Amino acid sequence: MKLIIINGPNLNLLGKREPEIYGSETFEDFFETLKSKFSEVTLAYYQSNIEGELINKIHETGFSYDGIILNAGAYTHTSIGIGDAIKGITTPVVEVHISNTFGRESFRHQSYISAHAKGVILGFGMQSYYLAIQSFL
Ligand code: CA2
Repeated sequence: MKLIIINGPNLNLLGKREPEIYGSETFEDFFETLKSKFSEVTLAYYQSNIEGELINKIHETGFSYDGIILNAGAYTHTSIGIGDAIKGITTPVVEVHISNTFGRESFRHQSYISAHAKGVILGFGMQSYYLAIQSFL
């Protein structure tokens, strides 16, 4: 089973700012934990702050991987391009969010990804990624 976690803008700041919302662990540290917990899974990780680079990575992995776990960050709420990219690939995508976006500002209630995703997991902190991996197993 080959899965990739794709993180969007500002998620490189995890563990460094706003710990009350996003926790105090860096994604790189958490990723090591995930790899050891799911040693049977080939797990890749990619992060970019640039919309087109995220779309390129979705195209690059979207016909050969068994699953994409996507936290598109703020692009979730704005990017028709990322939504279209998910629509155009064959690999199933699980949308994840660390925070419960429905408990936050109304502009975070809109997602251009959910309609094209296999499922959505949100609000469980970093464990949202853990649950997304489990959903593929
Ligand atoms: O809850 C999530 O996972 C989000 O995708 C995170 C995005 C936000 O725009 C979405 O509405 C919900 C923001 C990621 C920013 O992450 C930071 C982490 C630490 C410090 C500052 C930003």
